Amino acid sequence: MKQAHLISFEGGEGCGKSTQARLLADWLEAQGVPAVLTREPGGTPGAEAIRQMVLDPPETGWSAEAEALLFAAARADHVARLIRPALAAGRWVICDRFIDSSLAYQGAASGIGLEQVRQLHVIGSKGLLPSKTILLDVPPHEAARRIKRRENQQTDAIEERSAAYHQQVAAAFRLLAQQEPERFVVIDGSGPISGIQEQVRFALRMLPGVEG
Ligand code: T5A
Repeated sequence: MKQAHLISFEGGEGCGKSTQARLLADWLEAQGVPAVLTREPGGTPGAEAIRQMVLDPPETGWSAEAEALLFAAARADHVARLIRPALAAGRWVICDRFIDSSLAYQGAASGIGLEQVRQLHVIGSKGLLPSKTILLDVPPHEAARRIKRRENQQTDAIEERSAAYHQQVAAAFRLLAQQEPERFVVIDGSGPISGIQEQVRFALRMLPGVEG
C-alpha cells in the first residue's frame, strides 16, 4: 500500500466503532502497513485535556456554541500535531470519530448548524476530510444492550442526553452519508464483529495506492 490514508469511524454510542477501529489498525500493522490508532475528542495531550472538559463539564455545563468550539479546538490540535505529521510520514491514521461527529452532534442535534460547524473545521483544521468514513449503523435497542454490557460503565455528559437528541444524531449521520456517498460507507453494525471487519476492509480496497 503506497499511500497513507485517514480513515474515520462514526456512529452513535455503543455502535462498535472502537472495536472495529482497533481491529483495522491491528490488521494494517500485520500487513506491514504502519498505522496509528487514535480517537476524538483526544489523541494529543491538549485534545485529551479538552476531552475531559467536554465529557465531564463544570456544573453549569457548556453552551452549545462553547461546546462546538471546544470540539473544533481539540480537533485542530489533533490534526496539526498527530494526524497530518503521521500522514506525511506515510502512516495510516485510523480515527475513532472525526468531523462528522461534530456535524451530527453539535451541528444537527444541538442546533449549531452544519455549515457553521464546517466553517469551524476550515478554521481549525483547514477542512481536512478522511479518505473513507465508516458509518456503523446499529438499532438503538442493540446499542443500549452493548452499553449496558461494556466494561466501562461510566457514562459521559453527551451520552446522557435524551433519546430524542440521539435520534437526531442518528438521522444526521444518515443524511451526511447520503450527501457524500463517495466518502461514506454505511455498514450494518448489528452482526458479528468479524463479519463487520471484513466489510470494513472490503470498503478500503479501492483507495488510491491500496491495490498496488
Ligand atoms: N462527540 C464526539 C461529540 O459530540 N462531538 C464530536 O465532535 C466528537 C468527536 C465521546 C462522546 O463525544 C461525543 C460523542 C460521544 O457522546 P466516544 O468516546 O467515542 O465519544 O463515546 P462512545 O461513542 O460512547 O464510545 P463507546 O466506546 O461507548 O462506543 P463504541 O466505540 O461505538 O463501541 P465499542 O467498540 O466500544 O463497543 C461497545 C461494546 O459493544 C461490544 C464491545 O465489545 C463493547 O463491549 N461490541 C459488540 N457486541 C456484539 N456485536 C458486535 N458487533 C459488537 N461490537 C462491539
